[in-house]
Amino acid sequence: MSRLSLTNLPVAPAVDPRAMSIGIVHLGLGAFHRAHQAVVTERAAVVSGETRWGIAGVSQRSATVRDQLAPQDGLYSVLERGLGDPSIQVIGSIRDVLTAPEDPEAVVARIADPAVAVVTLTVTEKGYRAAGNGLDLDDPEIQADLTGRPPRTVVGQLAAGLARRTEPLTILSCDNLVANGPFLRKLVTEYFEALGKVPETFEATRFPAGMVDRIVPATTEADREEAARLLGVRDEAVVVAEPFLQWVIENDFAGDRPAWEQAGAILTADVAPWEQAKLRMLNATHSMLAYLGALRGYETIAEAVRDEELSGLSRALMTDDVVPTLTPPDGLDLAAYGATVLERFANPALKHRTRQVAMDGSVKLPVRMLGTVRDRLAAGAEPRVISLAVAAWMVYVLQTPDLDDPQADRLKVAVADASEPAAVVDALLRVESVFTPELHDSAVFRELLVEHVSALRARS
Ligand code: CS2
Repeated sequence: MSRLSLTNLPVAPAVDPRAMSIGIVHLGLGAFHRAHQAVVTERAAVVSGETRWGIAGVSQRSATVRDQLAPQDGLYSVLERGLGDPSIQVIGSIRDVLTAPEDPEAVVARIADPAVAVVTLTVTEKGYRAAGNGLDLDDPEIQADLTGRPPRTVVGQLAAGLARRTEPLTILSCDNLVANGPFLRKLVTEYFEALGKVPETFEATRFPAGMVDRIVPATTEADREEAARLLGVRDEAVVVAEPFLQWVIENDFAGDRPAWEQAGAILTADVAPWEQAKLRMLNATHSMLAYLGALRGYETIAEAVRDEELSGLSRALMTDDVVPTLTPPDGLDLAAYGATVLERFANPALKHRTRQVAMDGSVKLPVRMLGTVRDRLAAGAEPRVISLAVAAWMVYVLQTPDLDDPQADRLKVAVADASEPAAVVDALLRVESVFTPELHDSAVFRELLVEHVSALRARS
């Protein structure tokens, strides 16, 4: 079967890709970006008629994405799986694909290009190379970038690009982090400080915060076959997504930007309440279902949430522990939001694997769970269900031989000599990059964790 490309187009994208010039650089060209920002950006181009916001996508690791997209002229499709029949749409907003490890200089040149006004990022929690609230200056890759080699880290790429720019730039993080924009500004500032020089244009650089939401499981061969059946051509770069899509962006830009609000994004002065609701309700529950589900032998999140005990715990997590810590954004009913989250998780067509959501727990837990624990403890409450979620991660760390986590070695060493529940809890509570001193020192939290780890170990 022939391959999707500009000359082999069964379903034309909504804009003519040939007419689009590059105005955005995106770092982290994974499935999530292709199913989220690239889709909204294309829709904005259609509605506004603006053709200057094509995307140069940068793959941070392997050349796989480039090998999938380049022969297809950057085209790919989004296979939407909801409750009815799947639907498919070809997206044409990605106009160039770079592979950072092969050509780091080209990435810097793109960021420095005056035609580029916005850099967006989806590099996952670990891509920021942070330790606590700041840049990890002990990270060997950060150290190597600081010596002046063509940069390989995301912060190094941004700094090198900014140092060369003459026009102001907006850098928009689309990762699941607390206050992602200000956090990234801090990391880049610390990088410049370590270099000993801050470029003059840095002051004008904006780092708006953003909240992104769409469930995008890893693509499988079955998805590629289904896409080929629907399209009549082969698409090696197809991504799968649920119908739901949300993007809330802080309206703080240094210059021009795409008319994303005309394509369904919410531009607002304050993203924090949206972001907090999403991270603490959706992502925390997702992770709890992933750990408890994996421990019960469920392959997918949909199977886990169909287990009545686990769906009851998910509801209890949101109602008892999370909602009391939130101030909802205007117009968001938290009870209805929680119910929608569980309906989305139950989508049987998505096949989102528990193992995929379970990965990188050491960098996800602090963002999505531990703020809730801290707030509940500070309010004098006993955070029972969120502690179960943390305990499930602990047991998962203990019982998973090939743990997929940037700190896997450290976590495995920590629990190597621990088998009793209290010893496991104490060993992991001592990992400072995950637990702050106040959590490490909380007797209430420790006791809840020991109780839950004991119960989970007894089941397995
Ligand atoms: C998930 C998220 O893998 C994970 O950790 O919780 O990727 C989740 O699917 C998205 O944030 C949904 O917007």
